[in-house]
Amino acid sequence: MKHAAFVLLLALCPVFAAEKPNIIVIMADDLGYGDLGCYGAKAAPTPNIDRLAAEGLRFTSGYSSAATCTPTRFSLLTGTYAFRQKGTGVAPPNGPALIKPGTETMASLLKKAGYATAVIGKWHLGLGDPKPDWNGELKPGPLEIGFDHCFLLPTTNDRVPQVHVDDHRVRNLDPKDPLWVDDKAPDENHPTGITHRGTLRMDWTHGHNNTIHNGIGRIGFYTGGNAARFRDEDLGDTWIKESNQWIEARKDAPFFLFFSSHDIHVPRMPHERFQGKTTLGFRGDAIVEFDWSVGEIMKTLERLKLAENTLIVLCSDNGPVLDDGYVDGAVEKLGVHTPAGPFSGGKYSVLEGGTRTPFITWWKGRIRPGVSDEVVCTVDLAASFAALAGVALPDDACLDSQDVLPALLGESGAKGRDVLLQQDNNGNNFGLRMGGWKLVRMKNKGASKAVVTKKKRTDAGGTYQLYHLPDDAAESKDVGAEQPERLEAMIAKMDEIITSARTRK
Ligand code: NG6
Ligand code: CA
Repeated sequence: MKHAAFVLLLALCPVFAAEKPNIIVIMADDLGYGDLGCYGAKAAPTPNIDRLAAEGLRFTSGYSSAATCTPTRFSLLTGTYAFRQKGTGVAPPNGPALIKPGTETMASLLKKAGYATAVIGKWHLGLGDPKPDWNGELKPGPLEIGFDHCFLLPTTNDRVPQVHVDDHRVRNLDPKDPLWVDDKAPDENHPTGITHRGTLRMDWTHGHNNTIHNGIGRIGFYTGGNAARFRDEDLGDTWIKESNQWIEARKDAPFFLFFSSHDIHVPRMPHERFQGKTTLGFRGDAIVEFDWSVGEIMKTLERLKLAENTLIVLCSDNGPVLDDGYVDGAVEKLGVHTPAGPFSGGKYSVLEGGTRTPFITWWKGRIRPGVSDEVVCTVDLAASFAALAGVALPDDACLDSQDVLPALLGESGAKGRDVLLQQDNNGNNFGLRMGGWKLVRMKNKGASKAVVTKKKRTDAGGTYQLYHLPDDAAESKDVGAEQPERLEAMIAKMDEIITSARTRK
């Protein structure tokens, strides 16, 4: 009888029973709220992601914690807001490992619960200390903070070098052709996007005019490592192959895979078979390539009969941008497509478009299909996964991660966040959402340009602005003057979050 009662209790509290499903985080790069079919897009077919959404839970208030890549990824893994650690803005090619060994991360927590852990794809959180040793052991890196395996694009593909890091080493590096990376040219004859502009396959609009690889100018300089270099067009295929192999080898134990796609970041250079698939140019074609990747992962899970034992979280690292430094048709071919959906701003911005992004959870047979308006954020995944796997969070870890697991699983009555903080790249500008209200703080005037509309609009009207999202999703009418008390209260709350060391109780 006692036993029966216990079993009943377990059945009623699935969240506390440490089910230990496999976990896959699929993170897109620069994918906006309005870029997918299931979020209303018409111009880029995304049947696989639409299916994921139809069979899972599609969030209308899912957020990345920051409006650029490095800080969102930092807080995804550490569960701590990036602005709390200086130097966590967009990382340069020779940047050091930003997450120090010994830091508890999503990966180290799941490893404690017996998970095999891997990150495959874009890293952009630095390698080495004080800088990467490209020809030697590349550590510290993911393996020193909880991952058993990594296969990485070290930074972003618009930054050098175009090589893969396999655990601690550059794959296929020929010691007779060492890899050299710097932020200055090796000599005055080194061909660059400026000196050899006419030879480029894709011209640049700003930056991206240093070393040329595969006919595309990059940020930063490098020489050597020729046997190790990849073709931009092959990134998606390579990462899917690596992921499938890794999943297949671990199908009998719980695993955690962080699949970190480079789509749809610049330089947008999808595989030839996706080029021309949309009317949006390479930006749209890269969305189709990303959708293909998601479909391949789902196929693998289904083939290995893991679909009912795997939680997928699909998200983006920041909102959309059209011209991010290359001439790839994104601006000219936009037509009526709205990358940020109904929101203003995009990548770099603390307006909703910068961080409110596609967010879908899927777990066949466990998550009831539907749409959720609960507020959830990438910073919350660490604490939520720890809860799912039954690992206790040490008090000094994951300082801002909130366990929103019941909301992620769509349990009835489950609540997401009451208070959500958004940061830009370096933590100069912040957003704060509380229910339907949104406070915007612009310390660095002009830093958050609404780059996804053809019309240029700067957000920087003043230091603080207050918006009511239910009737002003586009944050166009500042109601701060009409709501002085609310404005004061939200400024106080924002200050408290920024100046305190943590928000997790
Ligand atoms: C910016 C780059 C931009 C992109 C971004 C990082 C210039 C002018 N702009 O500095 O192209 O690389 O950094 O993007 O160089 S992120 O998604 O990885 O954060
Ligand atoms: Ca990004």
